[in-house]
Amino acid sequence: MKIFFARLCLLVLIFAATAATAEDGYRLWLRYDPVTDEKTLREYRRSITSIVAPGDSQPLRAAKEELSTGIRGLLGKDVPMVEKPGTLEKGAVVIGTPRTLRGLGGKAELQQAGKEGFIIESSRIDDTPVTLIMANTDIGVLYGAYHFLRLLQTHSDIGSLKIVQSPRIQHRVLNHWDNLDRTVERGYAGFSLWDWHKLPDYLYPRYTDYARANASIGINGASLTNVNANALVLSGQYLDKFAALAGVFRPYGIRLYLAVRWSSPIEIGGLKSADPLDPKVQQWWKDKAEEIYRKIPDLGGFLVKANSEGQPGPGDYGRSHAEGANMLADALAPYGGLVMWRAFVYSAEDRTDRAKQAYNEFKPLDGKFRDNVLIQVKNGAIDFQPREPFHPLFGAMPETPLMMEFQITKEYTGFATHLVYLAPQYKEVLDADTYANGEGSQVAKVIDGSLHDYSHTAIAGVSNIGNDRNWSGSHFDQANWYAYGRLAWDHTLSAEAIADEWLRMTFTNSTAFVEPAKRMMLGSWQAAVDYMTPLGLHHIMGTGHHYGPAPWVSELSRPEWNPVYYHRADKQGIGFDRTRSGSDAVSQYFPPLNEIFNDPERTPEKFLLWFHHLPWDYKTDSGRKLWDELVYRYNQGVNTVREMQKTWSSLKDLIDEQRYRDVEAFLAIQEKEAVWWRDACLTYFQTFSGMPIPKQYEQPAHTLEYYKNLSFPFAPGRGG
Ligand code: GCW
Repeated sequence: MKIFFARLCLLVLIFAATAATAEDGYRLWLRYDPVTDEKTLREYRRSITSIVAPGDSQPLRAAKEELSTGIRGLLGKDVPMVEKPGTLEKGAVVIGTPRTLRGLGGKAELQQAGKEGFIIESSRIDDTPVTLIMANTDIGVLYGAYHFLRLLQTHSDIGSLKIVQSPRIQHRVLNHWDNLDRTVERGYAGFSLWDWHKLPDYLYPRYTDYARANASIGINGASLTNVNANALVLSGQYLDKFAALAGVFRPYGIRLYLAVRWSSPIEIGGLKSADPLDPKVQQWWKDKAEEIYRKIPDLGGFLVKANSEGQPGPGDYGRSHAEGANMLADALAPYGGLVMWRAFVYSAEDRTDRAKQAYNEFKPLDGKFRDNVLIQVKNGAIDFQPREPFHPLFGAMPETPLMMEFQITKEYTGFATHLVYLAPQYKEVLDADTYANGEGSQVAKVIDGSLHDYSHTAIAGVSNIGNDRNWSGSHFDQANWYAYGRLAWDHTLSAEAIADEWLRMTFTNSTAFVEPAKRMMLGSWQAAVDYMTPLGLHHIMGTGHHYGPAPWVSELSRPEWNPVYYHRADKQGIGFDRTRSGSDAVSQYFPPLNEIFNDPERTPEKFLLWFHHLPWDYKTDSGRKLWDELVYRYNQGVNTVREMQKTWSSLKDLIDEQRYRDVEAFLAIQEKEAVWWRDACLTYFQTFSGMPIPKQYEQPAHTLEYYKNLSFPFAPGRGG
């Protein structure tokens, strides 16, 4: 009996120990494990001896808690928290605003920090060396605290800091596509985080961790439910639930937005119409806004998908998007609320090239929107494809604030199991020159308002977060959430710098790990483009779920739902002719891009088949014929994944077993699916090209029929 008991104790102990060190990804990039480098640790212990943090607002309390948890973890010791500034000790980390730090002097640099920015300075107060984290607002202090922790987590030198930062975009929002039944449209990380049934009474601690993670990267807004919206969102019952969550997020500077359904006045208001020009409808929205702001006084505003993919909208009453958006804007204006109105529209009846429709619909409305309306434009005129040229609306609406909508969840880039780091994709688009005001008119300058002097600026990212223990469905997908937030804060950061800091914070500071892992991340997006949709191909994924290749699909009711609509392969060649003699989408771009894209010889090869239908023997930059280039690219994609696998196995001993194994297993899935993509697409396109896959390449293992017959009725991400 005794022996049994002793054994049991031992087992319990072992279990507890493993659980304590579980590397299941829950901690994201906020791990705060002890600094492993001796010299850095000694230095940090010398430079950080106490935290001096007067003031007691919610954000300041959050900053204090985060700093003391972080410093305790990183330095392996507690440092005293001083709430009242008295005599300062050497090594104090002093945090606050000019108001809370009265007597410690203001700083001229604060002017550059604005409402949300901060300064971090190695400074002297009364001759005592301290680190000063100061901001104009309490939220700014919180952001400064997170940045300081990031410096420690990445083992940066903190001896002579002089940092001034402020976000370049005002509203940095996450869009969740979560349904009220907790399924997530295009979600690959389990079910929704938001447990509506238990709200507003039970608040999971995880809600706070979500807010911490967002605040640590500067995200300051979130809409929590699907843009394919449910009218119940605006019911009194659900507003109470939203209000409870808003209360959790508020200390972290995160404001809620509500994804509203256009026809709510009918569905929950008992009205007969949702016509924006109907006074009863207008009154309904005004009353609703009053009710909402009573419950959530700092609501950011509404997010709206209208007259898009079957959603109701003002068009149902013959009204324009401007008339619709303005009606909502008027209801929100008294409370300072914004309307984020999506431009993702294309019509079932309109035979115009789908890529042209949003521009055609919205461009004429430039200047017709109220001041508190922003138009939310997707990354890509089609739909978040692995690679798209930037949306031609950017630059084309100088009188209307345009915001960018990136997709963080990987609907079209391999779901959760493919390692695809999206920062290079975001950067390619942000850095693209629209030429709207001549050279140097980058998309980023449109979004941050500097090109057209917008009064509101915003950016949205479609979240990849669910209730999986690791939040994002895979360890590396956390990097996409992280990168989105960092770029929303500062779009001039490089994809490489972001990967570097993320890897250090999430895994280890060992360069032997960081360098190869970073290279793997940086090449991963191009690999996915290559094994899925090289040379400008797009939208050839499986029907509905978008899982895997299905370029052969041609029988769906709406033409633009069929992959054949996009690749247009025939005996002559492949690609979508969007030149002046084709759909003329090129003319939506400013000169010289309209000319460049009109000419296959000048079109960047990455967009070749986006803009041109070219013969199979068209000579590409490499000298290879188009067909051979396609074969080459598909194989390149597969090869890169295999390289990634090799790199990853070489890193085995440098990180924990658990995450190593998880990533290894997912890479194996990615390799298998990259091969599937390559072979299915080439086998299919070959029926048109009639050309062989050169012998030096692996030959497809199956017939076209085999690939066509694969079916995945329960592939994730379809939503409710
Ligand atoms: O990318 C497509 C998705 C839909 C999504 C839509 C949109 C929320 O396949 O699931 O619906 O775009 O962005 O509105």
